[in-house]
Amino acid sequence: MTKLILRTSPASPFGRKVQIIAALVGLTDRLEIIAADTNDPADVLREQNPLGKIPTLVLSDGTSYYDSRVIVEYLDFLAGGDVVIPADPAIRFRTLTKAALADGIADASLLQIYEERLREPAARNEKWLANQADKVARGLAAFEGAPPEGRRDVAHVALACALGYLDLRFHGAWRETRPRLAHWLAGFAADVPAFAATAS
Ligand SMILES: N[C@@H](CCC(=O)N[C@@H](CS)C(=O)NCC(=O)O)C(=O)O
Repeated sequence: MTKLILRTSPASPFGRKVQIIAALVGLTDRLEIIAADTNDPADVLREQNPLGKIPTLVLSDGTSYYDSRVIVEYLDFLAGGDVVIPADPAIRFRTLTKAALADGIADASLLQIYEERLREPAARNEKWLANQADKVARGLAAFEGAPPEGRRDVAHVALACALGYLDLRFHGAWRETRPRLAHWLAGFAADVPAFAATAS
């Protein structure tokens, strides 16, 4: 079996999502992780993905697949389909929407970190930062009211990775007001060893 190269970095919630999905669909052995530096213009990543973003999956013929949603869909397809993305349309699109909400929490969290890291303090836009924080808060509130249930799918994995990123970069402050989600994440971590295995 040919290897699939995954360009990612340890702290990426989206790269983590792809690695956990690979474990759930039984494809971990086919993934070769090659670290990417999104800040390095010389990294070949920018040839593999013009956006210069991770995760990017590179096939043996040089074809690249991105972003993480496409990679997850590809891994599910390689595994025969209907493994982490339900085939039944009645469930499929609700699941994909929940996964998009979880990814959105990670996106809005990441953007706050970029704003703080990359902008000079005087140039930071507090209103914009608050807007991103509100997206995270509303997303968490939605999941606190209805955490994903049933078979582990892409929505479960995306949410676990978003919460993991909040733990990593925001000191797990969400846990104080979201006890149901904290309990949900503990259950996910107990059931899915790849979650702990991909922690940074
Ligand atoms: N929607 C994308 C988001 C990927 C993303 O934002 N990746 C970040 C790292 S976690 C990145 O590559 N940042 C570098 C950049 O934006 O230049 C996905 O799901 O893969």
